[in-house]
Amino acid sequence: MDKATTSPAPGRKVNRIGLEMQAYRGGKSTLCAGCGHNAISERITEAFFEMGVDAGRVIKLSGIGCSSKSPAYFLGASHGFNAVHGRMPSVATGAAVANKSLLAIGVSGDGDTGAIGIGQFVHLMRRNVSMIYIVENNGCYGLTKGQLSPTADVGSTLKNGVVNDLPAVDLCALAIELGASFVARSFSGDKKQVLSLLKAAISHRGTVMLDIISPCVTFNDHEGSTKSYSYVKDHDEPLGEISFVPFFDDISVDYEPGTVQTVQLHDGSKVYLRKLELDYDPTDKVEAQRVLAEAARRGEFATGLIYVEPERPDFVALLNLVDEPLATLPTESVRPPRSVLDAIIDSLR
Ligand SMILES: Cc1ncc(C[n+]2csc(CCOP(=O)(O)OP(=O)(O)O)c2C)c(N)n1
Ligand code: SF4
Ligand SMILES: [Mg+2]
Repeated sequence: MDKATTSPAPGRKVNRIGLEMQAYRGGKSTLCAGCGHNAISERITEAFFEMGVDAGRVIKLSGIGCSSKSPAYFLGASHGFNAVHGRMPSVATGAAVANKSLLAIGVSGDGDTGAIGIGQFVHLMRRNVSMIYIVENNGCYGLTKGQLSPTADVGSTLKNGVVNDLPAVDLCALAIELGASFVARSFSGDKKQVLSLLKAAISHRGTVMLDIISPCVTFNDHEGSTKSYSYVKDHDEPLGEISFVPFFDDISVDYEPGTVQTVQLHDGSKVYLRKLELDYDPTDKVEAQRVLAEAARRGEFATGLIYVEPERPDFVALLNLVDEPLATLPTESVRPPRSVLDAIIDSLR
Protein backbone atom coordinates (compact mmCIF):
# COMPACT_ATOMS: atom_id res chain seq x y z
CA MET A 1 0.00 0.00 0.00
CA ASP A 2 1.21 3.52 -0.80
CA LYS A 3 1.88 5.05 2.60
CA ALA A 4 2.48 8.49 1.06
CA THR A 5 -1.18 8.78 0.06
CA THR A 6 -2.46 7.62 3.45
CA SER A 7 -0.22 9.58 5.81
CA PRO A 8 -2.14 10.24 9.04
CA ALA A 9 -3.53 13.59 10.11
CA PRO A 10 -1.70 15.04 13.17
CA GLY A 11 -2.94 13.55 16.44
CA ARG A 12 -4.85 10.70 14.75
CA LYS A 13 -4.29 7.12 15.97
CA VAL A 14 -1.96 5.17 13.71
CA ASN A 15 -0.86 1.56 13.87
CA ARG A 16 2.63 0.08 13.88
CA ILE A 17 3.00 0.57 10.12
CA GLY A 18 1.85 4.18 10.34
CA LEU A 19 -1.68 3.77 8.96
CA GLU A 20 -5.01 5.03 10.26
CA MET A 21 -8.08 2.82 10.66
CA GLN A 22 -9.49 4.45 7.53
CA ALA A 23 -6.90 2.61 5.43
CA TYR A 24 -8.55 -0.68 6.49
CA ARG A 25 -12.13 0.21 5.67
CA GLY A 26 -14.07 -1.02 2.65
CA GLY A 27 -17.19 0.13 0.84
CA LYS A 28 -20.44 1.11 2.53
CA SER A 29 -22.48 -1.92 3.56
CA THR A 30 -25.63 -2.71 1.57
CA LEU A 31 -26.76 -5.30 4.14
CA CYS A 32 -29.80 -4.66 6.36
CA ALA A 33 -29.30 -2.27 9.26
CA GLY A 34 -28.71 -4.31 12.40
CA CYS A 35 -27.53 -7.42 10.52
CA GLY A 36 -24.93 -9.21 12.64
CA HIS A 37 -22.69 -9.49 9.58
CA ASN A 38 -22.06 -5.71 9.64
CA ALA A 39 -20.68 -5.88 13.20
CA ILE A 40 -18.27 -8.63 12.12
CA SER A 41 -16.97 -6.51 9.21
CA GLU A 42 -16.26 -3.73 11.71
CA ARG A 43 -14.30 -6.08 13.95
CA ILE A 44 -12.29 -7.38 11.00
CA THR A 45 -11.41 -3.79 10.08
CA GLU A 46 -10.31 -3.09 13.66
CA ALA A 47 -8.35 -6.32 14.01
CA PHE A 48 -6.29 -5.80 10.85
CA PHE A 49 -5.69 -2.16 11.82
CA GLU A 50 -4.64 -3.06 15.36
CA MET A 51 -2.36 -5.84 14.16
CA GLY A 52 -0.75 -3.47 11.64
CA VAL A 53 -1.22 -5.88 8.72
CA ASP A 54 -0.21 -4.66 5.26
CA ALA A 55 -3.56 -4.83 3.43
CA GLY A 56 -1.71 -5.35 0.15
CA ARG A 57 -0.71 -8.83 1.28
CA VAL A 58 -4.24 -9.89 2.22
CA ILE A 59 -6.66 -11.81 0.00
CA LYS A 60 -10.36 -11.75 0.88
CA LEU A 61 -12.46 -14.68 -0.32
CA SER A 62 -16.11 -15.61 -0.16
CA GLY A 63 -18.88 -17.66 -1.70
CA ILE A 64 -22.47 -16.48 -2.19
CA GLY A 65 -24.87 -15.10 0.41
CA CYS A 66 -25.37 -11.91 2.41
CA SER A 67 -22.37 -12.98 4.51
CA SER A 68 -20.32 -13.57 1.38
CA LYS A 69 -20.93 -9.96 0.32
CA SER A 70 -19.13 -8.77 3.46
CA PRO A 71 -15.56 -8.72 2.09
CA ALA A 72 -16.63 -5.67 0.04
CA TYR A 73 -17.14 -3.82 3.33
CA PHE A 74 -13.65 -4.17 4.84
CA LEU A 75 -10.03 -3.96 3.67
CA GLY A 76 -10.75 -2.05 0.47
CA ALA A 77 -7.04 -2.07 -0.45
CA SER A 78 -6.75 -5.88 -0.38
CA HIS A 79 -7.11 -8.47 -3.13
CA GLY A 80 -10.49 -10.18 -3.40
CA PHE A 81 -12.22 -13.14 -5.04
CA ASN A 82 -15.96 -13.72 -4.77
CA ALA A 83 -16.30 -17.41 -5.69
CA VAL A 84 -19.30 -19.50 -6.72
CA HIS A 85 -21.75 -20.64 -4.01
CA GLY A 86 -19.96 -23.05 -1.65
CA ARG A 87 -16.75 -23.08 -3.69
CA MET A 88 -14.64 -20.60 -1.74
CA PRO A 89 -12.46 -23.33 -0.11
CA SER A 90 -11.02 -24.58 -3.41
CA VAL A 91 -10.28 -21.04 -4.61
CA ALA A 92 -8.69 -20.25 -1.25
CA THR A 93 -6.60 -23.42 -1.39
CA GLY A 94 -5.35 -22.45 -4.86
CA ALA A 95 -4.47 -18.94 -3.73
CA ALA A 96 -2.68 -20.20 -0.60
CA VAL A 97 -0.62 -22.69 -2.59
CA ALA A 98 0.17 -20.27 -5.41
CA ASN A 99 1.27 -17.47 -3.12
CA LYS A 100 2.17 -18.50 0.42
CA SER A 101 3.05 -14.93 1.34
CA LEU A 102 -0.64 -13.97 1.23
CA LEU A 103 -2.77 -13.79 4.34
CA ALA A 104 -6.14 -15.25 3.35
CA ILE A 105 -9.41 -14.38 5.04
CA GLY A 106 -12.64 -16.00 3.86
CA VAL A 107 -16.18 -15.09 4.84
CA SER A 108 -18.92 -17.64 4.31
CA GLY A 109 -22.42 -18.33 5.59
CA ASP A 110 -23.97 -21.32 7.29
CA GLY A 111 -25.71 -22.17 4.00
CA ASP A 112 -22.65 -21.51 1.84
CA THR A 113 -20.56 -23.71 4.15
CA GLY A 114 -22.98 -26.17 5.76
CA ALA A 115 -25.10 -27.03 2.72
CA ILE A 116 -23.79 -26.65 -0.85
CA GLY A 117 -20.19 -26.11 0.28
CA ILE A 118 -19.89 -28.83 2.92
CA GLY A 119 -17.70 -31.09 0.75
CA GLN A 120 -15.24 -28.31 0.02
CA PHE A 121 -15.27 -27.23 3.68
CA VAL A 122 -14.37 -30.76 4.79
CA HIS A 123 -11.24 -30.86 2.64
CA LEU A 124 -10.12 -27.35 3.56
CA MET A 125 -10.27 -28.31 7.25
CA ARG A 126 -8.46 -31.62 6.87
CA ARG A 127 -5.71 -29.98 4.83
CA ASN A 128 -5.24 -27.25 7.44
CA VAL A 129 -4.89 -24.67 4.65
CA SER A 130 -3.51 -21.51 6.20
CA MET A 131 -6.42 -19.08 6.22
CA ILE A 132 -9.00 -17.45 8.45
CA TYR A 133 -12.36 -19.05 7.59
CA ILE A 134 -15.30 -17.19 9.10
CA VAL A 135 -18.82 -18.57 9.09
CA GLU A 136 -21.36 -15.82 9.75
CA ASN A 137 -23.94 -18.17 11.22
CA ASN A 138 -27.58 -17.02 11.27
CA GLY A 139 -29.22 -20.43 10.90
CA CYS A 140 -30.86 -19.42 7.63
CA TYR A 141 -30.30 -18.54 3.99
CA GLY A 142 -30.61 -14.77 4.41
CA LEU A 143 -29.99 -13.82 0.78
CA THR A 144 -32.70 -16.12 -0.61
CA LYS A 145 -35.30 -15.03 1.92
CA GLY A 146 -34.74 -17.01 5.03
CA GLN A 147 -35.01 -20.75 4.42
CA LEU A 148 -33.70 -23.00 7.23
CA SER A 149 -30.02 -23.86 6.91
CA PRO A 150 -28.18 -26.96 8.18
CA THR A 151 -27.12 -25.09 11.35
CA ALA A 152 -30.71 -24.31 12.36
CA ASP A 153 -31.44 -26.02 15.66
CA VAL A 154 -34.04 -28.75 16.01
CA GLY A 155 -37.37 -27.12 16.73
CA SER A 156 -36.57 -23.84 14.95
CA THR A 157 -39.57 -22.69 13.00
CA LEU A 158 -40.07 -20.72 9.83
CA LYS A 159 -42.53 -17.86 9.94
CA ASN A 160 -45.09 -20.00 8.16
CA GLY A 161 -44.92 -22.49 11.01
CA VAL A 162 -42.73 -25.13 9.36
CA VAL A 163 -40.69 -26.76 12.11
CA ASN A 164 -37.11 -27.90 11.57
CA ASP A 165 -36.94 -31.50 12.68
CA LEU A 166 -33.40 -32.17 11.47
CA PRO A 167 -30.43 -32.03 13.82
CA ALA A 168 -28.10 -29.06 13.39
CA VAL A 169 -24.62 -29.48 11.91
CA ASP A 170 -22.10 -28.16 14.45
CA LEU A 171 -19.44 -26.70 12.18
CA CYS A 172 -16.97 -26.25 15.05
CA ALA A 173 -17.25 -29.89 16.12
CA LEU A 174 -16.82 -30.94 12.50
CA ALA A 175 -13.79 -28.68 12.01
CA ILE A 176 -12.07 -30.10 15.11
CA GLU A 177 -12.79 -33.64 14.05
CA LEU A 178 -11.41 -32.98 10.57
CA GLY A 179 -8.15 -31.36 11.63
CA ALA A 180 -8.53 -27.56 11.66
CA SER A 181 -5.84 -26.21 13.97
CA PHE A 182 -7.71 -23.18 15.43
CA VAL A 183 -11.43 -23.48 16.13
CA ALA A 184 -13.46 -20.81 17.91
CA ARG A 185 -17.03 -19.63 18.33
CA SER A 186 -18.44 -16.24 19.23
CA PHE A 187 -21.43 -13.94 18.87
CA SER A 188 -21.40 -10.93 16.54
CA GLY A 189 -22.48 -8.64 19.39
CA ASP A 190 -19.55 -9.58 21.63
CA LYS A 191 -17.15 -6.93 20.37
CA LYS A 192 -14.29 -7.76 22.74
CA GLN A 193 -14.37 -11.50 22.15
CA VAL A 194 -14.71 -11.30 18.36
CA LEU A 195 -11.88 -8.76 18.17
CA SER A 196 -9.49 -10.77 20.33
CA LEU A 197 -10.24 -14.00 18.46
CA LEU A 198 -9.60 -12.27 15.14
CA LYS A 199 -6.30 -10.84 16.38
CA ALA A 200 -5.20 -14.29 17.51
CA ALA A 201 -6.39 -15.71 14.18
CA ILE A 202 -4.21 -13.28 12.23
CA SER A 203 -1.16 -14.67 14.05
CA HIS A 204 -2.02 -18.33 13.47
CA ARG A 205 -0.61 -20.51 10.67
CA GLY A 206 -3.07 -23.17 9.62
CA THR A 207 -6.85 -23.18 9.28
CA VAL A 208 -8.70 -20.86 11.62
CA MET A 209 -12.36 -21.83 11.69
CA LEU A 210 -14.30 -19.05 13.39
CA ASP A 211 -18.04 -19.65 13.74
CA ILE A 212 -19.76 -16.38 14.66
CA ILE A 213 -23.44 -16.46 15.50
CA SER A 214 -24.74 -13.50 13.56
CA PRO A 215 -28.47 -12.79 13.66
CA CYS A 216 -30.46 -12.16 10.49
CA VAL A 217 -32.84 -9.37 11.53
CA THR A 218 -34.91 -9.61 8.41
CA PHE A 219 -35.89 -13.24 7.98
CA ASN A 220 -34.91 -15.28 10.99
CA ASP A 221 -37.11 -13.31 13.35
CA HIS A 222 -39.53 -15.86 14.65
CA GLU A 223 -40.05 -17.02 18.21
CA GLY A 224 -38.13 -20.21 18.86
CA SER A 225 -35.15 -19.45 16.67
CA THR A 226 -31.92 -19.63 18.57
CA LYS A 227 -29.89 -17.45 16.24
CA SER A 228 -32.08 -14.51 15.43
CA TYR A 229 -33.43 -11.03 16.16
CA SER A 230 -36.79 -10.20 14.81
CA TYR A 231 -37.79 -6.84 13.48
CA VAL A 232 -41.02 -5.02 13.94
CA LYS A 233 -43.09 -4.97 10.82
CA ASP A 234 -46.59 -5.75 9.74
CA HIS A 235 -47.21 -9.39 10.58
CA ASP A 236 -49.59 -9.73 7.64
CA GLU A 237 -46.83 -8.94 5.20
CA PRO A 238 -45.93 -12.16 3.37
CA LEU A 239 -42.49 -13.57 3.95
CA GLY A 240 -40.15 -12.40 1.25
CA GLU A 241 -41.78 -9.06 0.47
CA ILE A 242 -39.73 -6.50 2.27
CA SER A 243 -41.20 -3.06 1.95
CA PHE A 244 -38.85 -1.41 4.41
CA VAL A 245 -35.84 -2.21 6.48
CA PRO A 246 -36.11 -0.78 9.97
CA PHE A 247 -33.18 0.34 12.04
CA PHE A 248 -32.15 -1.74 15.02
CA ASP A 249 -29.61 -1.04 17.66
CA ASP A 250 -26.89 -3.64 17.52
CA ILE A 251 -27.16 -6.02 20.46
CA SER A 252 -23.89 -5.98 22.33
CA VAL A 253 -22.81 -8.26 25.14
CA ASP A 254 -19.89 -8.31 27.55
CA TYR A 255 -19.65 -11.19 30.02
CA GLU A 256 -17.06 -12.93 32.11
CA PRO A 257 -15.26 -16.22 31.41
CA GLY A 258 -17.07 -19.20 32.91
CA THR A 259 -20.45 -17.50 32.93
CA VAL A 260 -23.56 -17.88 30.82
CA GLN A 261 -24.95 -14.83 29.07
CA THR A 262 -28.59 -14.90 28.06
CA VAL A 263 -29.12 -12.66 25.08
CA GLN A 264 -32.67 -11.44 24.66
CA LEU A 265 -33.33 -10.84 20.99
CA HIS A 266 -35.71 -8.28 19.56
CA ASP A 267 -38.53 -10.78 19.18
CA GLY A 268 -38.19 -12.02 22.75
CA SER A 269 -36.37 -15.22 21.82
CA LYS A 270 -33.07 -15.94 23.52
CA VAL A 271 -29.64 -17.35 22.90
CA TYR A 272 -27.48 -18.74 25.67
CA LEU A 273 -23.74 -18.15 25.39
CA ARG A 274 -21.34 -19.88 27.75
CA LYS A 275 -17.88 -18.31 27.77
CA LEU A 276 -15.13 -20.84 28.39
CA GLU A 277 -13.38 -20.71 31.78
CA LEU A 278 -10.11 -18.78 32.02
CA ASP A 279 -8.25 -21.99 32.89
CA TYR A 280 -9.84 -23.96 30.02
CA ASP A 281 -7.13 -25.78 28.05
CA PRO A 282 -7.83 -25.35 24.33
CA THR A 283 -5.03 -27.72 23.30
CA ASP A 284 -6.92 -30.81 24.55
CA LYS A 285 -8.87 -32.14 21.55
CA VAL A 286 -11.00 -34.60 23.47
CA GLU A 287 -11.97 -31.94 26.02
CA ALA A 288 -12.82 -29.52 23.19
CA GLN A 289 -15.18 -32.07 21.67
CA ARG A 290 -16.70 -32.78 25.10
CA VAL A 291 -17.30 -29.07 25.76
CA LEU A 292 -19.11 -28.65 22.44
CA ALA A 293 -21.25 -31.74 22.98
CA GLU A 294 -22.08 -30.68 26.54
CA ALA A 295 -23.05 -27.14 25.45
CA ALA A 296 -25.26 -28.54 22.68
CA ARG A 297 -26.96 -30.88 25.16
CA ARG A 298 -27.82 -27.90 27.38
CA GLY A 299 -29.01 -25.79 24.44
CA GLU A 300 -26.11 -23.35 24.83
CA PHE A 301 -23.26 -22.19 22.62
CA ALA A 302 -19.77 -22.51 24.08
CA THR A 303 -17.87 -19.38 23.08
CA GLY A 304 -14.17 -18.61 22.97
CA LEU A 305 -11.12 -20.38 21.60
CA ILE A 306 -12.34 -23.97 21.72
CA TYR A 307 -9.39 -25.78 20.17
CA VAL A 308 -5.88 -24.86 19.01
CA GLU A 309 -3.00 -26.99 17.73
CA PRO A 310 -0.27 -24.44 16.93
CA GLU A 311 2.34 -26.97 15.83
CA ARG A 312 0.28 -28.80 13.22
CA PRO A 313 1.92 -28.16 9.80
CA ASP A 314 -0.27 -26.34 7.33
CA PHE A 315 -0.99 -27.59 3.82
CA VAL A 316 1.74 -25.55 2.14
CA ALA A 317 4.34 -26.79 4.63
CA LEU A 318 3.28 -30.38 3.91
CA LEU A 319 3.73 -29.81 0.18
CA ASN A 320 7.36 -28.96 0.84
CA LEU A 321 7.44 -26.14 -1.70
CA VAL A 322 10.42 -24.00 -2.60
CA ASP A 323 10.98 -20.96 -0.40
CA GLU A 324 9.87 -18.39 -2.93
CA PRO A 325 6.09 -18.19 -3.53
CA LEU A 326 5.16 -20.08 -6.72
CA ALA A 327 3.37 -17.01 -8.04
CA THR A 328 6.57 -14.95 -8.12
CA LEU A 329 9.01 -17.57 -9.37
CA PRO A 330 10.74 -16.33 -12.55
CA THR A 331 9.89 -18.07 -15.83
CA GLU A 332 13.37 -19.59 -16.07
CA SER A 333 12.71 -21.48 -12.83
CA VAL A 334 9.33 -22.91 -13.76
CA ARG A 335 9.78 -23.63 -17.49
CA PRO A 336 12.45 -26.15 -18.55
CA PRO A 337 14.68 -24.81 -21.34
CA ARG A 338 14.21 -26.06 -24.89
CA SER A 339 17.27 -28.33 -24.63
CA VAL A 340 15.75 -30.25 -21.70
CA LEU A 341 12.47 -30.78 -23.56
CA ASP A 342 14.38 -31.91 -26.66
CA ALA A 343 16.34 -34.41 -24.57
CA ILE A 344 13.11 -35.84 -23.16
CA ILE A 345 11.59 -36.18 -26.63
CA ASP A 346 14.81 -37.85 -27.89
CA SER A 347 14.74 -40.32 -25.00
CA LEU A 348 11.24 -41.41 -26.05
CA ARG A 349 12.14 -42.10 -29.68
C1 LIG B 1 -25.32 -22.88 -7.21
C2 LIG B 1 -26.26 -22.00 -6.44
N1 LIG B 1 -27.28 -22.54 -5.76
C3 LIG B 1 -28.13 -21.76 -5.05
C4 LIG B 1 -27.95 -20.41 -5.04
C5 LIG B 1 -28.92 -19.55 -4.27
N2 LIG B 1 -28.37 -19.03 -3.02
C6 LIG B 1 -27.73 -17.85 -2.98
S1 LIG B 1 -27.19 -17.47 -1.44
C7 LIG B 1 -27.84 -18.92 -0.82
C8 LIG B 1 -27.75 -19.26 0.64
C9 LIG B 1 -27.07 -18.23 1.47
O1 LIG B 1 -27.12 -18.59 2.82
P1 LIG B 1 -25.89 -18.36 3.77
O2 LIG B 1 -24.67 -18.92 3.17
O3 LIG B 1 -26.27 -18.87 5.11
O4 LIG B 1 -25.70 -16.77 3.76
P2 LIG B 1 -26.58 -15.62 4.45
O5 LIG B 1 -27.29 -14.97 3.30
O6 LIG B 1 -27.50 -16.23 5.44
O7 LIG B 1 -25.56 -14.73 5.07
C10 LIG B 1 -28.44 -19.68 -1.80
C11 LIG B 1 -29.11 -20.98 -1.58
C12 LIG B 1 -26.84 -19.86 -5.75
N3 LIG B 1 -26.57 -18.55 -5.74
N4 LIG B 1 -26.01 -20.66 -6.43
S1 SF4 C 1 -31.42 -10.57 4.91
FE1 SF4 C 1 -30.62 -11.16 6.94
S2 SF4 C 1 -28.53 -11.92 6.57
FE2 SF4 C 1 -29.16 -10.73 4.76
S3 SF4 C 1 -28.40 -8.63 5.14
FE3 SF4 C 1 -30.53 -8.72 5.85
S4 SF4 C 1 -30.35 -9.20 8.04
FE4 SF4 C 1 -28.38 -9.74 7.10
MG1 LIG D 1 -26.98 -17.82 6.73
